[in-house]
Amino acid sequence: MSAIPRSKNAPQPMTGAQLDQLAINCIRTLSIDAVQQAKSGHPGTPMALAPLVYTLWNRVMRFDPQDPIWPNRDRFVLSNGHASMLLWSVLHLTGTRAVNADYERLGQPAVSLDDIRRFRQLGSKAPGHPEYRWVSGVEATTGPLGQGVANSVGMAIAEAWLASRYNRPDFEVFGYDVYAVCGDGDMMEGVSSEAASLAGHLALDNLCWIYDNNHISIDGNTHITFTEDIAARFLGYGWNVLRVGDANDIDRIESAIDIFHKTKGRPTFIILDSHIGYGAPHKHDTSAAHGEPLGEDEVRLAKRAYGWPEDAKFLVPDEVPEHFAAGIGVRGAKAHGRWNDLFAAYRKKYPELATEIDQMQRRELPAGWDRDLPTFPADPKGVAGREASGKVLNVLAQNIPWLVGGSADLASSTKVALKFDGAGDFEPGTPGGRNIHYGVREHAMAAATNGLALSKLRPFAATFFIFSDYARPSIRLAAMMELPALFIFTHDAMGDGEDGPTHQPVEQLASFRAEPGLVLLRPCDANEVVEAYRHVMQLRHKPVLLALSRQPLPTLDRAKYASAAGVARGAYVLADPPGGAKPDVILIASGSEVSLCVDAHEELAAEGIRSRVVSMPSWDIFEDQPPAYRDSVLPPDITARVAVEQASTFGWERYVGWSGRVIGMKTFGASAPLKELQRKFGFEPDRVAETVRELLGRRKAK
Ligand SMILES: Cc1ncc(C[n+]2csc(CCOP(=O)(O)OP(=O)(O)O)c2C)c(N)n1
Ligand SMILES: [Mg+2]
Repeated sequence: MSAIPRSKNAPQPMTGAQLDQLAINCIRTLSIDAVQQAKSGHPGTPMALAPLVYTLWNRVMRFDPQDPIWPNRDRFVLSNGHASMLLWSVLHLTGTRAVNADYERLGQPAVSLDDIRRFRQLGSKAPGHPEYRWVSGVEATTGPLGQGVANSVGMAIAEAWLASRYNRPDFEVFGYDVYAVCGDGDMMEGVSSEAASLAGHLALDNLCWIYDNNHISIDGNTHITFTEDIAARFLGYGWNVLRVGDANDIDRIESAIDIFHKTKGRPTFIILDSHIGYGAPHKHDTSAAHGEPLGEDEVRLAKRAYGWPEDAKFLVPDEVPEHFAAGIGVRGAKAHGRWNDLFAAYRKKYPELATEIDQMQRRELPAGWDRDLPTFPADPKGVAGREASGKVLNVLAQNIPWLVGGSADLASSTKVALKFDGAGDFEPGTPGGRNIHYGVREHAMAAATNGLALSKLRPFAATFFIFSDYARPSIRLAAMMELPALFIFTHDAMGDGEDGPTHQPVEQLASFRAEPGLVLLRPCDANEVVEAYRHVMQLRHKPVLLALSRQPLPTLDRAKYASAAGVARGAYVLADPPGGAKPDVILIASGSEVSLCVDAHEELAAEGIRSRVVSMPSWDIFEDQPPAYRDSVLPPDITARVAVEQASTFGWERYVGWSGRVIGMKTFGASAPLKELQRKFGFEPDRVAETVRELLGRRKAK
């Protein structure tokens, strides 16, 4: 394995094989040095997988380091994100350029050697785990094991969809592959099973996972935890399963990837046998190589084993970047150049399609994206939130061709099916379909949704609000990655009464409200649903959670009460006492509880109690408003306040204060018809009115 770095003036040029080895050892030693310097990190896996990453990047991938967001590039996802030094090394050695949040290409490197020297330090472009949007060239934020591979399924769906919609005879505008590297942890996490099952069903032959079969995780050898026949498992999913018995054999790795390229009709799973900590004599094949620095002595011994100067630190021999430039650099530039020519001709021939691709890349909406959005007439019987949502979504999807999505086997209940002519289903053989059937796989659905958004589609995903718990880790990552993904959750409270406490969300609203960057809206009637969509579709860098009712909600008379356009401010005054009189009390509610506050408001008015009703579909949007607006909705001097929400009371003190009242849930609910539940748990106008009287110390008028 030795390859001695050569100075520029040495007489003998290196052979190709020596250059390969030099580049591989450079990835290894950069990783080792960075972890040692940071006094934290994961050296062992980069030492083992350097040959794989080298092969993929320098021999296989169509990726242009000068433009890491070129739309037709191959995607590389490092699902075992703890091995981030692999990515930082290869981004540095390939000279990958930085891009900013507006998708402008910048001059500076995505990851400099100085960043690597400052691995895991504040501000470094070489953080602990891969972070999308922070470091150019990172395709997905990874770290929570299993997420990256599940994202890659969404990316593969996206590629198939893009190719189907945009490619034309002689114009293969989209035709890229998606590679995900993963380890034992990824394979043990349930989300990878859901995602692999889905990918096999969908026959995604543009998808290749490479599994680092090193038999080691943190607690030691995996014979204590993970002894299944993983090849049989993936064969069972319908994947093409290959094995490379030696992670150092780059020719075999390349041949396996070649087989992937030739395999049609199924994804490929490559089992790569490797040795964690390869080259470190005392740590090789042990969990000690996983997550701590090797130690100065072991670092020297490993470098000696690689034939590397033992005292050199962060050494990058000139030949290494040159070798990458001659490999991925030349191949990527050529592929990208050919694509640019192709796309210029495509733009002439298919200008509308080219414009769509441009807009999608910049996360813009097409002209007329909100035309024909419905307005719902006042109606005391009303419309269910999910019903209104389905109508709006079907209009939007006709206006925005790249709005795609689906549900976890609940399309008919969540009403997200796209039913217009030509919408179609995304299935093997019909990759242009707009409806994705995720099956009962909420976690993979959410992770794949992130993969679709990372591919610049505008995705939605739906299930019952209670099952958001099964999707939560991916929603959190959507927020972290600032992806405009739309999570549509119906049955947002006790509306499905008889299903009982297992199906009645309680703490979900409070917990998602606590998530930074996630925009949560719980609209109170059909027109608020319309306004919620109108607002959130314009957000380019934020995921959205819509909590929608199962049951019909009265459509408020907007001639009598304020316009639903107030949704865009998060909360607004819906009803006030007549004649501009100052309210005695403020009632605040979201979703299904708003109309019962309106009823209570009318009841109280008849008794001479002046109340204001504030519809508050979104805390986060409201809190982004200027203080003057917030004070106009919730005047600080009106301290008698009641909040009503069919959910945990947690957090409402911030709006009602300690002297206010919250009508909410303290238990998990119960199984009974909705009306009975509303009575039992106090979600009735009379109870709201009674609480107000108590608060104001008034007696009920006879
Ligand atoms: C969801 C999740 N659980 C736990 C962890 C903590 N963790 C990081 S790496 C790791 C061990 C993973 O083993 P493996 O994937 O085999 O990695 P290797 O040591 O072989 O690189 C664990 C438990 C995590 N990152 N994500
Ligand atoms: Mg392992």
